[in-house]
Amino acid sequence: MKTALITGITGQDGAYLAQLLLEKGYAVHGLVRRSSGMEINDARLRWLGIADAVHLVDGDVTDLSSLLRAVRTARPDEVYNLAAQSSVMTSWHQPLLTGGATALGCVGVLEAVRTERPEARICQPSSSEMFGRVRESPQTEATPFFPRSPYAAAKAYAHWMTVNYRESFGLHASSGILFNHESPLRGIEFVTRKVTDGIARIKLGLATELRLGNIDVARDWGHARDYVRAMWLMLQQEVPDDYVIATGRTVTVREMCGIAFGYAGLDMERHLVIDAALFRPAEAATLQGDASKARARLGWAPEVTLEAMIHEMVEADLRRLSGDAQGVPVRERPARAP
Ligand code: NDP
Ligand code: GDR
Repeated sequence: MKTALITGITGQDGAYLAQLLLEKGYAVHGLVRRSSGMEINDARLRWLGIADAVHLVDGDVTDLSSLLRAVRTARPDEVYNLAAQSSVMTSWHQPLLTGGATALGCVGVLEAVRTERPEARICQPSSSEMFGRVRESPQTEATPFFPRSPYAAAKAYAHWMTVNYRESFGLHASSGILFNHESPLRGIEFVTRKVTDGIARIKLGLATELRLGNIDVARDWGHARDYVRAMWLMLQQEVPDDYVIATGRTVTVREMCGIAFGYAGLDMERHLVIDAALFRPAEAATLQGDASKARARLGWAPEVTLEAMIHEMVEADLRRLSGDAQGVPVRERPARAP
């Protein structure tokens, strides 16, 4: 039986990855950080029915001692460093925290593995946001980075440190340059989930409008389940490497909204409000990934279409807001809607 350690196990990807690894027979350990609430934020794990099947170890990626202890306790064959301050908008408001968790947290994980378990394989989730002001389209592993937010700059640092530890210390460390991926378990502050939650509210008579920022930006959206499968495949290769993981299909936020409104049978023009306060200081205008390398080397291809994913998300939000116990378990509203 193989053992995996997942930082960020309580997030969207952490939950789906834990489920995938449990299905494959892994023992799964997850790092969880303390909050003042008594309960661990394991709602996503509970929703997937796996909360009791994973071993949780307390720690924080900004605290090296806790990472060393987690690696010593779990003795993992594979480490997936999914923990991060992952919101681009929040990163302008909390740049130091973002640098601490998203950039230096990665180095902590690399150091813990290097000193305690150098034979373990590591997956670092890098981000398409690193391409920022894109230098070419579509983006490949060879496309230069131009990060345009504190989050993207932090991810670029973590990306190069992962490469650096692979080259300097021979660690089996791979990085997935992941384009946006979503699901019913997506945090409500991200645009797809904000849209599907907002549409479900309008449909049920709980709201009349949906406020968004810049809807002319375009993203390459896939389903989180497909992306965690790619992370696992990366660590099954003899040689560590970096891979772009993307669908290759790019649509604007406006078009994505059209799919969701259309599915719910609502008139988008009646309900959608553009709010200048939600525009970002800087944007990656259009991102489109070329995952040819992952297709060729990993045999990976996305299985879920954008339409199927958005429909699944609208359905899940309708169920949740209708009081169905099986509805998606994330909090009602972010404190401030990015
Ligand atoms: P989420 O925001 O859903 O999850 C982030 C996780 O990190 C949560 O479990 C959170 O814990 C944990 N975390 C945050 N800070 C710390 C800390 N200091 N110490 C320990 N744990 C911490 O992100 P996703 O699941 O969407 O993404 C997973 C990873 O992939 C992230 O690194 C993200 O940046 C990256 N990525 C994601 C993409 C996407 O489209 N989803 C695309 C490209 C990269 P808690 O529950 O306590 O908040
Ligand atoms: P992103 O995801 O910043 O790409 O980061 P998000 O869903 O937040 O934004 C996507 C695009 O939608 C535009 N947008 C809005 N976004 C939000 N959140 N709220 C709005 O009201 C709104 N209106 C328009 C944004 O401007 C942006 O262009 C996600 C995270 O998961 C990162 O961790 C990850 O690295 C990248 O995806 C790839």
